Amino acid sequence: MARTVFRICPLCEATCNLELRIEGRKIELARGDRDDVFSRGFICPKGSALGHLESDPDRIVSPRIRDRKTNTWRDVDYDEAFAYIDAHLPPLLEANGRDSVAVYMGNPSAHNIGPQVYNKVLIRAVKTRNIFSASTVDQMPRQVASGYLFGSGLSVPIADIDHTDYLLILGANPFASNGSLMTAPDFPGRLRALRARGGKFVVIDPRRTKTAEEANEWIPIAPGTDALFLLAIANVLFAYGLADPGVHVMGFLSGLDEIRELVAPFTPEAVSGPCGIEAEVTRRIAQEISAAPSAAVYGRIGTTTTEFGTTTSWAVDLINILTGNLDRRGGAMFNLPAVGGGNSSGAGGKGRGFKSGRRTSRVKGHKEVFGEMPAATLPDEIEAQGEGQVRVAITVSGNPVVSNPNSQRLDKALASLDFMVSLDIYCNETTRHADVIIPPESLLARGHYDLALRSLAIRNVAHYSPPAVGLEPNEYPEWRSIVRLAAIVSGLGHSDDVVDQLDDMVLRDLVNSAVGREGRLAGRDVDSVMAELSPNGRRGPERFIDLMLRTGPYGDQLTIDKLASEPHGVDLGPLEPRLPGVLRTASGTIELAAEPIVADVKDRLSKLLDADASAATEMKLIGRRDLRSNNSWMHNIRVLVKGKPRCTLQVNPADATRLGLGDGKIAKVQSAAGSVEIAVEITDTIMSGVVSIPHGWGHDVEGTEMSVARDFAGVNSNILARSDLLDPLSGTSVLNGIPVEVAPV
Ligand SMILES: Nc1nc2c(c(=O)[nH]1)N[C@H]1C(S)=C(S)[C@@H](COP(=O)(O)OP(=O)(O)OC[C@H]3O[C@@H](n4cnc5c(=O)[nH]c(N)nc54)[C@H](O)[C@@H]3O)O[C@H]1N2
Ligand SMILES: Nc1nc2c(c(=O)[nH]1)N[C@H]1C(S)=C(S)[C@@H](COP(=O)(O)OP(=O)(O)OC[C@H]3O[C@@H](n4cnc5c(=O)[nH]c(N)nc54)[C@H](O)[C@@H]3O)O[C@H]1N2
Ligand code: SF4
Ligand SMILES: [Mo]
Repeated sequence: MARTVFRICPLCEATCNLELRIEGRKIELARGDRDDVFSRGFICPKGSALGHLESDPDRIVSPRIRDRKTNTWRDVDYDEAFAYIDAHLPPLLEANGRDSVAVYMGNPSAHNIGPQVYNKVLIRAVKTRNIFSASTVDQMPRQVASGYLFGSGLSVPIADIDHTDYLLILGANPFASNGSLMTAPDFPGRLRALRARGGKFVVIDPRRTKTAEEANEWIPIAPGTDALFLLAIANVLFAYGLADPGVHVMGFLSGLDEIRELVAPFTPEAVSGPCGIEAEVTRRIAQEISAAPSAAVYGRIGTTTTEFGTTTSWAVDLINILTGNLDRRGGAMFNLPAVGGGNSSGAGGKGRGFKSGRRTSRVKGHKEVFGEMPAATLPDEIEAQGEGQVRVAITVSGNPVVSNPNSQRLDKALASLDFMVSLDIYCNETTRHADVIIPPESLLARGHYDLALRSLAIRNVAHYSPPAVGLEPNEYPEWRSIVRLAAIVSGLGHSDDVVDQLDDMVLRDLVNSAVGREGRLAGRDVDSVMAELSPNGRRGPERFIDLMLRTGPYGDQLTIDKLASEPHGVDLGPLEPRLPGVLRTASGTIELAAEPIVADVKDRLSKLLDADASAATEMKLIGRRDLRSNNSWMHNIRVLVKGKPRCTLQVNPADATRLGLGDGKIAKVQSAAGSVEIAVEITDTIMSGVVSIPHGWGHDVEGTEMSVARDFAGVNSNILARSDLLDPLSGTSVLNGIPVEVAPV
């Protein structure tokens, strides 16, 4: 019998609630839940295609082991898969040491409940310094900037889009991406509502995107120069006496005078050449932000994955602060998530602050940030021989061969490993190198809670979707697989029973510390709290989330059971001012002039001032996203990939003429890392001097099992990205603004 169930879409950061019509395990229909407190019925084509993803015949549903001699796979059950891992992995660990194992966690790790809760457990168990994730090809700069400014990596000021009068968007295209580091279901509708109420939004982007077309104004910018533009705005604010953080911030701000001096050379005239933006335009934008009753600046992937990712993210907040818009309605505000977090626990107002580099990478000496090494240096660690050389990889929902820079090199490096385990749903460009692939349970059979994304949302909302169906016989929850791997690398063996023991142990540790500190569980008996968290033998991620909710800022009334009975979510209200309690810096202030940032501006950024974008001879390569695609892994769904080719090289008409490129004809794009051949799309939506290829494609390699994706292969843009070009403060790869040469084939 068909039933209706509601669940949060796990595909992107918008967290839309879906109304699914299911017959057994088949999703017959997916539409937006009109009663959802947050997404109010919004859905995009990917959410609608969730049923196709679930029923994709290429999707892996059974664990499989690869015979290295014949390079063939055989399906096994979970017990055999873990026994195989236990037979091979611990001896290698024993022989080569803990650092010989690399763990790479991909983007869906942030969307699925198992990895969200248990990746930490795995990392702690492996005890390797070689921890990598998609964060260093994505948002790490934003977290590092928040670390320096506010003392915590998840203290990201969120543009209060529903109340603001003015939004300046840099390097984001929410009409395609539906937003990131800013959870806002129906971002497009919210932008339209902003204009409808008389507000204004302006887009800074080398491309005239759909978002730019809907904006009041589009300002093209040379890739990688946003920090200059923002510092010029700061310069104008100081010069015109408009810099006024407001009394609500001034008491908790340090470094303002230093910044005034720091930005002095960055006049609108000085940045005009490198940014390609007229000085009057910069001046006018500075005045507009300053004059708006409320305003917010928002920067995303086009600002973070550049040479100055961290400094640009910092400069975004600098403008929010200087215009008095930090921590006030309609400005840039801090979320207060129901599950609590680093900036809502303890006394508040002060903390240990942020430091990077407790460890450095073996080969290149890169500093660790938030416990991670730059993803770009993984090939170095695999290739370079010596003590600590990586010989084993564990990937959890990641496809670094497509998503990380210098793909071809990483591809070869992974092929050279002694052993590899991948938790994934496809045999793709990365996982084909694995010895064992472990698939998760069906989406319908797992619970869903967005731990990270809720703390980046434009409203405080709590939302839990319970599993809609039970487990089938050869189906195994992803969280158990992660804990089972943790048990194996800890030398505890591979039996399924150990999972329960380890799970209890980790939870008990947390309960122990919760009863021992101030808060709702203070002084409680550990066993009785454990019992409360485990009704009817409950275990797994839900217990942890329950504990976090109970100890979180909204009190005891929010439990996992309570949320399970609210299929449309619980609205906890708009963002409210959180200063100074949100701060965790050592000084108890917003540290505007953190030394590494100041040094970056002086030593590196200032060198750009002499550049002239219009004089550059080489082209700059940037990426882009398409509404119907999702990073590297939704291209096996025919309803999404059919239609006009999406993986093209966008070129401005003037450049096409100059370079002799024809629309639809093949061009060769060459960078210092490699070259690709790709069909040209001539379009005036991209500024001259810049070309764009979307990432996530290139599905025609040997050994994958994605039949539809193979037919719509496209090219892998990360063949062109260099693994030695990083934002040094965050270890994040430069994926936008890559120098390339383009020629007809
Ligand atoms: N050039 C360029 N490169 C980029 C970017 C760019 O803008 N330009 N963007 C970067 C960004 S922002 C990101 S986040 C990264 C993404 O980088 P990755 O996270 O490395 O890559 P994804 O393509 O998201 O791959 C997700 C993997 O998870 C698997 N998967 C999906 N669902 C599940 C599940 O439920 N369980 C398990 N175990 N596996 C699952 C998929 O099959 C796929 O293999 O790419 C980055 N790379
Ligand atoms: N449909 C779809 N949605 C997605 C994803 C997807 O792959 N497909 N991926 C998800 C993920 S993992 C993430 S992180 C988010 C990303 O979310 P967004 O950041 O909104 O992603 P994009 O659409 O790539 O927008 C980045 C924009 O930056 C511009 N840009 C490039 N270089 C520069 C520059 O130097 N300066 C400026 N100012 N702009 C520049 C590009 O032209 C592009 O329009 O999207 C998420 N949502
Ligand atoms: S916008 Fe994102 S969360 Fe919403 S339906 Fe589409 S993919 Fe899912
Ligand atoms: Mo991302």
